[in-house]
Amino acid sequence: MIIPHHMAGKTIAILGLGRSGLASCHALLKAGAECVVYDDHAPLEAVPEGAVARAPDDWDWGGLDALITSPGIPTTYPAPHPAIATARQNNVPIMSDIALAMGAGLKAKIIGITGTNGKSTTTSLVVHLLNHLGFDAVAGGNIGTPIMALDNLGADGFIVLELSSYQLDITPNLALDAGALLNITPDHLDRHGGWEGYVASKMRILDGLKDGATLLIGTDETCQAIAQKFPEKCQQIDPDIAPMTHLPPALQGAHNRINIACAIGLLAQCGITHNDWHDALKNFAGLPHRMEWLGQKHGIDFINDSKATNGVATAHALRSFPHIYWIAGGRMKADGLGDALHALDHVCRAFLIGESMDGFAVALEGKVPYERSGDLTRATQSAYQAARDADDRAATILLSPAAASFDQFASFEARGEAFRTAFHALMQDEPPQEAAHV
Ligand code: UMA
Repeated sequence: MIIPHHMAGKTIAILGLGRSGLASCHALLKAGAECVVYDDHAPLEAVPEGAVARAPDDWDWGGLDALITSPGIPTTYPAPHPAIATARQNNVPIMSDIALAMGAGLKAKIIGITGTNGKSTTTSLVVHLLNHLGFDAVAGGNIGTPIMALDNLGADGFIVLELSSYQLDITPNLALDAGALLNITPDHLDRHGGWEGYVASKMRILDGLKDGATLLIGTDETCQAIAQKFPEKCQQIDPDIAPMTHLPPALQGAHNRINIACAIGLLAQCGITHNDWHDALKNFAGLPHRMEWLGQKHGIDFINDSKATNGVATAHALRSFPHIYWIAGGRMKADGLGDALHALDHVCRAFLIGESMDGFAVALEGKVPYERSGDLTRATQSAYQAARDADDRAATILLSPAAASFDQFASFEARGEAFRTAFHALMQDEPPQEAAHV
């Protein structure tokens, strides 16, 4: 845990008791701060012992030293949370848990990664590469573990942060030894008042670089426009530094070449170079539910890409494997299959599930053969049977839904776990393979 000793004796309000709010509260209490906490939805029993649960209307605004807000709580758009508005009226500093950690005088080197897509993979890859080379490194921030819950590593260690636009907006004291902005495509526009606001939030990472540090930046049009505006602070990610062979499934595809190049580039920014990255990369298992290799049966690979809830993410997966038996569907997004419709060249057959089944069937008509499987278990069995019938030894059974999970599952994680269960049921007469396929 990171203990914010600089807050000892101060009175801090915490808005939102999710992962980041709770971790901040525990750390502040340990540091000897007084905490008054509030959540619009969390029950009172979630309040850590020693903290005072009280609605913002009853806070002693004049006596507050800071307000730590959860990243999911709006500060500006579509409208500021009432407690945020009151904090502004009372000149109470508003900050994120990451800003709290930055104030604690961290000794480890800090690497920050933002962008619309690929942040989690790149963040975990940077940690994987550092660990492979024998460095202490931990991942936190938007990737799931709140920064305050991380080990406070010493000067030889690395804290690698995935940074969302929400977090960048409320972390004015970010101090990165190396940073990356992978790409920018429209996302969370309601929270940023539109596209320009979203881009402005992502650009805050530039202000978060320590003196002399450079931002590794992606190759899309928006990133390039930023690089042209701030040439002295930006360096384009060079995809050519990424090895192209012997990559594990989790790092397949052109988009992952950028993620790999970015990770290697970030290490170089920290003075760490290496002659041959093949060994380090081939053992990268990736993150659950993101092009995750589950195993193989009769030479057929099973890939769980349940996290792909829109057409852009699914298009990346569809371009990454040669012969695909594709399981798709769920709660349809506004643009339907979107970009995935332009990435069907490797699809042998589609197996449709969920609410979007009919809509996706219409979109795929005449483009690829498909069948209405209904649910994930049936789709997995049918896809496997189709690949076996075709005696297709280069086949991949790919769950990459291009749709949200909420019609049939509680979350994309639950959907991915259901796919894992269906795969293991198929494996019952044959033990799963342990080692990652390379
Ligand atoms: N809440 C209120 N009032 C509101 C809104 C929310 O009281 O108006 C409360 C909720 O009841 C909840 C609490 O605020 O109890 C916090 O919820 P939260 O989801 O904002 O925060 P955390 O659980 O602390 O999770 C946050 C990040 N969540 C968001 O940014 C929405 C997590 O990123 C992050 O992993 C975690 O901190 C640890 O650092 C998740 C995310 O969805 C993965 N990020 C977005 C994305 O990737 O697209 C940006």
